[in-house]
Amino acid sequence: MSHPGRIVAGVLSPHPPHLIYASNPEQNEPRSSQAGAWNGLLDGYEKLRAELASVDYDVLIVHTPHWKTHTGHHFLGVPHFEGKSVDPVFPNLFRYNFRLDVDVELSEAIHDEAEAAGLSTRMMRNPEFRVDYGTITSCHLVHPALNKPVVAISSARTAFDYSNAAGDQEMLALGQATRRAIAATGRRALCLASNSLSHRHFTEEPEDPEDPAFEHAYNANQTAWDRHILALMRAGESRRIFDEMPDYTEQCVAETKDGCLSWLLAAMDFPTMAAKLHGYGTVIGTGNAVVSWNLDAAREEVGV
Ligand code: 2X7
Ligand code: FE2
Repeated sequence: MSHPGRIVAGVLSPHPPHLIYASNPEQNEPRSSQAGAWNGLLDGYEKLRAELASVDYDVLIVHTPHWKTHTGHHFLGVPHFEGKSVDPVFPNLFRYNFRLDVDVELSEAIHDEAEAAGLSTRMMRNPEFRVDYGTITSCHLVHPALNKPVVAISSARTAFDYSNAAGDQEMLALGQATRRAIAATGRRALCLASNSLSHRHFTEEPEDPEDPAFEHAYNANQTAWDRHILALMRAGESRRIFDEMPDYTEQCVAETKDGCLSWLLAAMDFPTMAAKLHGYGTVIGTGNAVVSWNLDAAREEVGV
């Protein structure tokens, strides 16, 4: 392979903590009934993991909506974190004992590239930092062994303070900086955009949160927009997704506002290959899709 430092694959890997809860891993304290409300998404993650079994990578880089930083883009900067991560909205579902290694050299390289591009940035050096549930959930569902280092990038507030378009322009610069840092450090990186798609959600839970009779999309507008974005992904139209992102975010109340998907598309340099949809499903009314762009497989196909 003639591309030593590269993104081997990009993944849209949503993080509803419900999916961890439903899997009953030993790290998570609450136990689920496994009544099956989210099986479509859990199957989607299983298919994704089967695909990634033949992809070699050194590091997972995740952009997460639930590490919210008011000034600029922050990067984990301590080699090892451990502790308990609790979802503030769903503490009944997610109280997860985590241990995470960080690729600090790569994290610093992305930070430096982003700073050189004029973005406001900061390394997070607090060893007691409680890693957010977006990072943990996406990494766990993509790679349950969690035995590879991670780089986590926070969600800055530009889209919230200014406009969706301004937020996406920053994610374009951050994605390009990420791409340059990966090439310069020679890493084979798996990049994860941790966001859900449509994000209107119910504000009450049934007695069993996993009751399939309760789970459905919040409304048809949400689903229609999600379908449109997924069709563009499968058609290889990632540049058009980026162009439509401000409207999608606004009209679909999408979690893309936090920038993860825009960052991923920019980091991958707007691939024209067809993305693979592994699964789509709702969680407490929100739309969630597990999608991969297997860039290494596409390179193999054209022999580069
Ligand atoms: O953070 C989330 C989410 N994005 C979607 C659904 C449910 C809970 O948490
Ligand atoms: Fe979320």
